[in-house]
Amino acid sequence: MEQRKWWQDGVVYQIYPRSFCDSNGDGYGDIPGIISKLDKLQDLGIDAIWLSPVYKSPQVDNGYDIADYKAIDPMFGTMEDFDNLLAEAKARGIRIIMDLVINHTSDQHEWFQKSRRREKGYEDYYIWSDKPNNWGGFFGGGAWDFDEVRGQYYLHLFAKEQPDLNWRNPKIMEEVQEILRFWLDKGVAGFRCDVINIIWKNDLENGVPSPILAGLKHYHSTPGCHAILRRLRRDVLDKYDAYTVGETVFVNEQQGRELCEPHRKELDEIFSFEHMETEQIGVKWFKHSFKPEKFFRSIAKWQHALTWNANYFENHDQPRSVSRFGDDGEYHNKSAKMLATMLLTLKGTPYIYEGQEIGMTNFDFTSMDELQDVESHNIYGIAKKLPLSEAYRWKMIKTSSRDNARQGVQWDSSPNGGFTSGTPWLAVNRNYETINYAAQELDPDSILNYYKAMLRFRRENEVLRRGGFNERLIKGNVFVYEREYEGKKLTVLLNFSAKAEKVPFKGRQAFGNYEKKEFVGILAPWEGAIIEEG
Ligand code: ISL
Repeated sequence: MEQRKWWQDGVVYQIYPRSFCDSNGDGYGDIPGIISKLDKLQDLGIDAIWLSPVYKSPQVDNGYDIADYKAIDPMFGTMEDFDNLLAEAKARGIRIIMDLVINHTSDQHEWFQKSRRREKGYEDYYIWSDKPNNWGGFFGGGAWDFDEVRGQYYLHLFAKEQPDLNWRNPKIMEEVQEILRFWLDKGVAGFRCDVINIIWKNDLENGVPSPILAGLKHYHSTPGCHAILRRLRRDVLDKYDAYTVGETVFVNEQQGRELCEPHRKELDEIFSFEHMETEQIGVKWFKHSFKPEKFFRSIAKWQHALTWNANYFENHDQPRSVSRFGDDGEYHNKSAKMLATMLLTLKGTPYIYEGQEIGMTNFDFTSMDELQDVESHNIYGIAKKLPLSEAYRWKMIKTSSRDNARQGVQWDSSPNGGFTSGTPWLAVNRNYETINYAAQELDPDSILNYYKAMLRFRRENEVLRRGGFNERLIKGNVFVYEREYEGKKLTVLLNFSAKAEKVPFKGRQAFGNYEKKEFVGILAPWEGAIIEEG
């Protein structure tokens, strides 16, 4: 039997460094800031940190535009700080997972600078063409821009400052392998692979015209991408027993399986998106209506689809889960705990996003001037050209903007939530006086203490870590499922509403966000309960 891997029992915590903790008062979170909070993360009970990009970058897309893969951006600190982080984390039993962005680089990367000048050896590092095709970009608008220096167009599926690498050039494979080895030699545990299922372009033909992402079929989950993943794993990753989780956009179950089923020897896990898009009708920005039942069905389907799931309700690209799936008003505490109960009892590796463990909410900005996200500004610009009311445009941004999850972590009730002593790069949410880490540490009934207890319960419970998944009831706002391991069973009951719900299940309560010994068949508002039936 294959040996069990750490990530099959572990829990990962995502840090978005610029928003986590600022140690030097410049308004941006940094690596020494992360180090200063490691004791808290250890106490929370996590096993690994996924670090969003800390590499040298002009920060057009907050670090997802990399100018040097082997250097730390001065905004975050130095390589020495990084090495310290690795050592300090290790001393606390915490692994570090790096973000690997290899679909594109920054236009400031020396490869691009050389390529645009047609320097020998670098001519084909990017995707150049005399004639752009009709593909659309992920941040809205077209996917090609003209470069004056080279006199040709280049492909960029994201911002125009993020040119796509040309994986047909074998040099790119060599360069990336060297980058992987550089970080693995330092001792990182693996990589979260950014938009990994779109890195290989089958061809550059026009796509079927579409208002969003025309051309997707020409580069989505291609055989070329599978071949790259297998190579990276065989040549490098397996030699270090490294872990990979792929951010795989728009995958269906079959595509998901092909990317991460163990025998494929490609990725270990994937982040699928379907459950995060269940409230979208057409384009997500145009309507926000959350139907729990659709969400539950999607989760259940994916629990069955894959041998091992990477479970998440939040990240740096998504609105806050308590505002989106829960209730960030009257039932803030209960609904955040209910969501924690779900996240930590599904089959797979749970991912907690910074601030989720204290129930941080969506932003409270009142105008576009307060937002920074390049995607939000692009989309707002496009929406301005459409016949929509201003109120509608704003609602669209408010419900979808990635800045919802990018406000500074609320550490205490001091100015700016203790995130920075200076001026934060993005305003901290005004609710920091009521929602913050320090207050929740002291309150036995807090969301934070619930996370801690729940993580302990999970760690001590083989059924939750190893068991199979089976849905028992999906109806309206209620989701009931069972986990089973070697004959032992736990049933998880969740109520996604403020209305009490009757359910045909009873038993001894093992854990839950309402204190009780017996569960008698009624779910209270936003209740999450784990029971042994009988
Ligand atoms: O966030 C999105 C919608 O709000 C997605 O379209 C997102 O752009 C997509 O999931 C890819 O995300 C990743 O790559 C981007 C980067 O901006 C994101 O932060 C990253 O998670 C480009 O590198």
